[in-house]
Order: sequence, then C-alpha cells, then structure tokens
Amino acid sequence: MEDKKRSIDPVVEPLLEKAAREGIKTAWDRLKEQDPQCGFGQLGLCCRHCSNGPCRIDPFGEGPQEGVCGATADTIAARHFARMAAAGTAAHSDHARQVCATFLEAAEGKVPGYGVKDEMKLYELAMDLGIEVANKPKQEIAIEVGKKAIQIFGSQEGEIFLTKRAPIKRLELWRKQGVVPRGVDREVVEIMHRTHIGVDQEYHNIIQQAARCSLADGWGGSMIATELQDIMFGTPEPILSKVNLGVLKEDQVNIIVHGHEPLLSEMIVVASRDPEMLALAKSKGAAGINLAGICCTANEVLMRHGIPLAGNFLHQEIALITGVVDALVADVQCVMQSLGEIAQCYHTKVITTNYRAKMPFASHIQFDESNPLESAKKIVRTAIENFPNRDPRKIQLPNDKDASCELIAGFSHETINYLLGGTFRASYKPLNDNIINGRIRGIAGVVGCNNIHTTQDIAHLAMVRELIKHDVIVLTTGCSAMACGKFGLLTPEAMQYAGDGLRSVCEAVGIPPVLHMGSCVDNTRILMAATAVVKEGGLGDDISDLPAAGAAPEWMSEKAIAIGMYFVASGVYTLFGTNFPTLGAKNLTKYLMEEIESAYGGKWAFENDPIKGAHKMIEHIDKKRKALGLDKAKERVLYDMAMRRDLG
Ligand code: SF4
Ligand code: MSK
Repeated sequence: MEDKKRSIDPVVEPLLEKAAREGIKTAWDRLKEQDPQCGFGQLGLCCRHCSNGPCRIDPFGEGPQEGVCGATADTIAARHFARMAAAGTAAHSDHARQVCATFLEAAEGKVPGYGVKDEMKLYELAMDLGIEVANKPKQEIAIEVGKKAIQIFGSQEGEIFLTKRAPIKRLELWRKQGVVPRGVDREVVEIMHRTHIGVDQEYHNIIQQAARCSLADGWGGSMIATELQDIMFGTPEPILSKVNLGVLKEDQVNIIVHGHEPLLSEMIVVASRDPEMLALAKSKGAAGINLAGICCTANEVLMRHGIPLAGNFLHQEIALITGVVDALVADVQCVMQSLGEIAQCYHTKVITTNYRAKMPFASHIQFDESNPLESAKKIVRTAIENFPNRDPRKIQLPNDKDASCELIAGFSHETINYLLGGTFRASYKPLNDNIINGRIRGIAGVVGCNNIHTTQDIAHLAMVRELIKHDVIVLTTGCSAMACGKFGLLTPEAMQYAGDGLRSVCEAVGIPPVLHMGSCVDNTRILMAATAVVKEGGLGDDISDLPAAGAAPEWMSEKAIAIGMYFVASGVYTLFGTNFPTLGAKNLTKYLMEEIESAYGGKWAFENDPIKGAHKMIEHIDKKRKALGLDKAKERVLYDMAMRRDLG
C-alpha cells in the first residue's frame, strides 16, 4: 500500500504525530495493519452467506467462476449490494422509528420538553398523510400524525404514503417497475430472505428489490425522520457557526455529541445552557460549557442551534487526542469502536446512550425518552465532573487561524424556497428561471462520508470546487458538508470560486454556492428540493429530466448505498468515488452503470478522480439541458445592480 497524505486538513497531521508519540493507534495505523485488504471482497466477489463457503470468484477468469452452490459473480455481488442497501435502510429507519415513537409520546403529552415547534409543517405533513386537519386542535392532529407515521414501518401492503410526494410521472414509473415500497420493515426483510442461499439468483431481480427497499428509506424512513424532527425541533433556517477542532476550548468543559440522532442531543443543548450546570462548571474551574459535534448528530444541532462542528467521520479519534474532550456522547452509527480504547489514554469519558449501541471501555447512560432533560443533565454533569481530571501535559489544541472556519448552515428546502422567492412569493421559480437562462448550469448533490482509502476531504473539496466553477450549484449533507465547511465553501465568500453565472445569482440572493442541507437522513431534503423544481415547471416533468446529478466521492457506509440507490431509482445520475462494491461482477456493474437508466432514468457511475467525476456529472447535466432545449449558447451579458436585483 503506497503511503499517501492522510488528510488535507492541516489540523490532522500534528495530532496524528502526537498520537504516534503517545503510542495511540488510529484508523490510518489500523489500515496499514490490514494491508493487503482482501481483493475479492473489494470487488464484491466473496460470499459467506452459508457455511458451504466462504466462496470466492477469480476476477481474472482463471480460478473458480461459481460458488459451491453455483452462484455466479453477478449473483454474489448483487446479493451483497442488496444487503448493503438493506442495512443502510434499516439504520436510517430504526432511527426514524425512534423519532416516530418519541413524537407520538410527546404529542400525547408524555415527554416533557418536546412539543410542536413548526406548526405549519405539522399541517402540511398531516395533509400529505391524508389526515383531516380542519377544526381539529393541534394536539389531536399531532397524535394522528404520530400514529400514521409509525405505520410506514410495519405496513405489509399498499404504498408508503410519502411516495405520493414524488412527481406523478415518477410514481407511475415506480408502479410500472413494481418498486413502490409497501412498508420499510417488509422491504428490508424481503432482501434478507431473497439473498439467503438458494433464493433469488437473478441479478436484475435482486437489484429491483434493492431499489424498492432503498425507496422505502428515501421516501419513507429517512423522510419521516426529517419531517418529524423538523416539526418537533424546528425547521432549520440559515445560521452562522464554525467547524473544525479549533472550536474546542481549553478553558471550558468540552462535550462532543456524535452519531446521528437529535433526540437526546437537542436536550444536551438545553442542559449545557442550564444555569445550574453552568454554576457547577464554574465551581470546577471551567469558564463555561462548550458543546460541539461530530458526524450527523452534529449536523442536526448545527442546523437548528448553530452548535459548532468539531469535524467529520475521520476526525472522531483526532478529537480525543487533543486531550480536552471531557465527554464524548455517542448515539448510533459511524462511531468507531476504537474511541473507548483511545479514551483510556486520556481523561475523556466516552458515554453511549442508546441500548442498541454499546462498546467496551465506555460508560452507558441510557437515554430515557420519557424524561430527556434528566438524561441530558446526567450526561452534562458527568462531563463537568470530569473536567478537573484533564492532564495538562497531554493537551494539544490546534489554535492557529486554520483550526476553525466560519460557515452558514440551515438550508432546508423550505428555506431555499423562501430565500429565492421572498416571504410573499416563496417559490422555486427564480431557481428554475436561472437554470433555464443558463446562469445556473445545473444542481449537484454532493454528500457522504470520509473513506480511509482517500486522503481525508480531498475528493469532496476538489469535486465541489470544480462543480461550482462550472456554474453548478451544490447541495451538500453529512460529512461532505463538513469537509466543505472546513475549507470555506459554506460562506458567501466562496462565490469567488464560482463561475460568473452562479456567482451572479449567489450575489443577488446572498447565498453561498454550496448549501448545507443537513445530516444523512436529510438527503430527503434534496429529493424534496428536486421535486419542488419539477413541480415549479419549465424543466421537464420528472426528476430524471432535471439537469442534476449526485455524488458521494468519499463514501464508506452501507447507508450510502441505500441513499445512492434511492437517488438512482428516483431518476438521478449518481457517482461514487473511492471504490464500488460490484466492480468484479461485469454484467451487474454494466447493468447498474448503464442499462438501469432505461428503467429508472437514473444510473450509477464510478470515478475515483474527483475532477473527472465532476466533469462526468457536468456532462450528464449538459445532456439533460440539451434534452430540455436549454443548450443554446447564451449571449454574455454584463449585469448592473438593477439586473442583479431582478435575478433574485
Ligand atoms: Fe458459497 Fe453459495 Fe454459500 Fe455463498 S451461498 S457461501 S456462494 S455456497
Ligand atoms: S455521518 S454515514 S460517515 S456521511 Fe452521517 Fe458521515 Fe457517512 Fe456517517
């Protein structure tokens, strides 16, 4: 394995050097220990679905071409791919299930501290769920919404309600393809059944179920999580904050929230501002309580409260190495097991909070949904009491000018609507008009993780810069959004990197060319934005007609496969970098990357070079512009102030 730069983020290397001095292993060290990683696995060519195996297929055609049961490369890789989609769907949806349960209990008045913050969104969702709202008190509507929402998991027949939000043509296409999801749990279970030995052995058929299951995620579990979280905690609006390890403070109690669920972290925000807690912190010698976040729990509390981001996936171990983290509070997903062990070298308390997600060397404080503030206070108190245990000799906090960067987050699809159209004429029309007149060439969603095989953040940064340079506006979520934030792309000043057309629109509206739309479940905000653009008119009548593309250049989690698959099945050209889990299965890969387009209007693509990846996306956007008749060269016009105002 060649030695490459571990991160382009300047705060990382000095802390990795500190870790080496202190004898601490990080993900980069463990990657070296894994070398060489299994080539069959990387290509999707190994199977251990039964104990006749494990079986592997020789990618060079010289060794075995079938498993013991006769499964071919395409079957093996398709089964593996489908199981990844099922696991991703399950992860998002189990999060959503918890949100639904808490929402319902809150509506019934059983959870102190939670209520309805966004009433308008409650009514809109109620109507989308077919609930009568006229002459009903808010609480009654909320209870009905909670009860109906929870049905999307266990329902066995029919169509998940929120699929009706898609453009009509898309819903009809799904019906024709037989992929409208019936219920989240049913689709996940069916994948697990169909990928068991000796069941579904036809790769097109397996991928059809992967699409159905992933749609249950995008237009079901993830979407309902975003909706109910917005109703309970508020729909995000643009908010200023900071990102990177420079947000940690040497003189304050530092608490990092990590994982994906905002249920508890919302209350940790409240508890960290509680006078009793602040007084306790003072009594321990701390100047205050500083909350920061990692991964998508961080994105949730950033979007709604401006809580700063400590960093993305590959920052989690590095944050502990600073020696100033008094508590790292983990809920679910993307939390490395190594954190518990690394914390042993410092005073840090790693606290797990969800019975589903425990780990060695961590203490567990179960989140009590019936009294969230009490759970949150217990955690904050634990962190405060740990503050005096810091070892000053082990502290190394990056504090130069690059150690944190300002950003603006909070671009829900409702906010974009409002920002573009204004209070009295909120609409996507200005965006559509600017796409039609060519100032904006198209829309790209760039999302997803850090992957240890790629220099941290390098692909996100290169791809996003290349896209905006070519007038493609970028919507971003998850760890990709954090990468963009660390390098200044989430501020209006980033317009300096944008092409003339995109820059003129950003200047007129006062938005950055890269819009932070939230966490991983919030990718559904991108689906909703795309649907709003279709419904606004002038750019075709389906998501697949739009000059739009998606990418996850540093993806690594199974959730990314579910997200990618629901984007493809929703009609989006979706490009992954770093690696792709079917590359050893030629027919399957050809199907996913070419032939599937005839069924869904979207397809997968793989490109390891982020600049080339950006150009493949732009090529696709241009193809769609041509199909819409928008490819005619526009005369270059110099805009005066009045014309710019008019753009908005
Ligand atoms: Fe081998 Fe087939 Fe069993 Fe997979 S299911 S391990 S290919 S025998
Ligand atoms: S946190 S899934 S590493 S984006 Fe949502 Fe980041 Fe990927 Fe986890």
